[in-house]
Amino acid sequence: MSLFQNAAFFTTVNHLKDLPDTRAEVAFVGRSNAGKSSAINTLANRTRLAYVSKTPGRTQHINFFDLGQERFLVDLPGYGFANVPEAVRAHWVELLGRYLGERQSLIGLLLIMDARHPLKDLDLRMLNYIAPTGRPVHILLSKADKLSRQEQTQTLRNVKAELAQWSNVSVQLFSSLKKQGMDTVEDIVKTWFDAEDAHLAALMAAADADADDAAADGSTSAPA
Ligand SMILES: Nc1nc2c(ncn2[C@@H]2O[C@H](COP(=O)(O)OP(=O)(O)O)[C@@H](O)[C@H]2O)c(=O)[nH]1
Ligand SMILES: [Mg+2]
Repeated sequence: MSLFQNAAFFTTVNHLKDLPDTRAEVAFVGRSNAGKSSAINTLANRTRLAYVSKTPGRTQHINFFDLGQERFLVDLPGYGFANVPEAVRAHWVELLGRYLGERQSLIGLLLIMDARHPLKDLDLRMLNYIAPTGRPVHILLSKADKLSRQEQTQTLRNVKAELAQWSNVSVQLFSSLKKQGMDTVEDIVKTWFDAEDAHLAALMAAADADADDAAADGSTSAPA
């Protein structure tokens, strides 16, 4: 069954202290209007799961979607829209920055960029901020249907060349309208979640082994 098939709205958060406890989550980031909400809806095969707005910058909250198995998708506030009051802008800069910097259960990011305008200033700032943390970033060049086949190939090649400096950043073409590239996104996100499961299982096994050792020598285990 598809990873995203049973995605259900979980909660909306406007303050970091309200973030839910999750085991593992993958977040969507990108400029406002890049096609983030459309991508979530398309991947989940739903029409209005994430609100698709024609008004840039309407979604300034963090929205959580439950995938089951304690896995979540997170729709982060879009960046780069004009005409917002300074207080609102300051609030989401802080919210976004701290979420990305501090969120333990964040295992990977999907960065959505309009294929016609990739790697804008704010996208590069996002990459420069997140790539050095070692977290995987997968870029969707969205609205690919707006480009000819030839333009798609050329854009993908150019963006790949720009990203060659980062080993944890990958990129693909994507279109919500044409449902182009869905399988690739799903394969990659599933790899991230499965790797996290394996990582947690290994930690649990190590903790169990420690406990067994402690029981065997009759000592109480002291924290390392
Ligand atoms: N042609 C085309 N338009 C799209 C696609 N994805 C999104 N859009 C349009 O781009 C606009 C912004 O999309 P939205 O998903 O709300 O962007 P968000 O602000 O990043 O969440 C809307 O008018 C969408 O209909 C796509 O794959 N192809
Ligand atoms: Mg949106």
